[in-house]
Amino acid sequence: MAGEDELKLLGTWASPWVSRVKLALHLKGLSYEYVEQDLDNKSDLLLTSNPVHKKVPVLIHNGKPICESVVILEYIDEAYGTTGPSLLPTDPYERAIARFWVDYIDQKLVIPWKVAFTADGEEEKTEGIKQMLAVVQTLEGALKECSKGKPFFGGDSVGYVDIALGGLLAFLQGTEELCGTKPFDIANTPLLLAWVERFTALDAAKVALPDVTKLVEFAKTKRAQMALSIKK
Ligand SMILES: N[C@@H](CCC(=O)N[C@@H](CS)C(=O)NCC(=O)O)C(=O)O
Repeated sequence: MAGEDELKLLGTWASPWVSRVKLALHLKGLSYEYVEQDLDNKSDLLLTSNPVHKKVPVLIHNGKPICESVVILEYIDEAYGTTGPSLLPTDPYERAIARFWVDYIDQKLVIPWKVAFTADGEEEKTEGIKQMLAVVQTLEGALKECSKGKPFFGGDSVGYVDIALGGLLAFLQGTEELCGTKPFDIANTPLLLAWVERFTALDAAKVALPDVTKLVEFAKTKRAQMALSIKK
């Protein structure tokens, strides 16, 4: 597929969903053009490429747009099956399990995180944190089950679940400062804690993930702007 192939990624630097796609492209060793988008002033290219959701990431492969981070990850794996490592397992049952956990991350982890981040009152915040920590605890079990004692959810190498969770990592690392609690700790999630160390040491992570300090400042500013616009 190399040669005449053209890959363009529409994204914003702080988006965890965009980070997922960057991670996959880097892990596969694919070169691409990255086009930063202004979400307050969406480009015609973004609006015509993702007319339904009008969101990033969008991967444009030889002029054809693909939307939604997990759809893009699977597309990359299928379209570039022979390039770089496989992201999804080859065994159908293990593929199903990997898809289950990615869906779990998107359905269950993100919502309580947002509640803890944006909550007005202490009660709502405490509930968001409680739910987020319960989900992280379940993911600790998922890592044990999927990795079978190896370094990653994908086993010896980074796979679909690693990328899906890894894309969120800069936000998760900023959680203590943004939400007042650590999602990972040695007592409750020793496997995930070690996984974070390994994941952030990867070259792909160094290139694809935003700087945590910069992200925390950005998120705090966004939160303050949101609070102001609600009060108006
Ligand atoms: N489920 C989507 C989420 C994408 C998403 O929420 N993108 C945000 C940036 S972090 C966006 O483009 N927001 C623009 C908007 O809501 O108008 C995915 O996984 O790709």
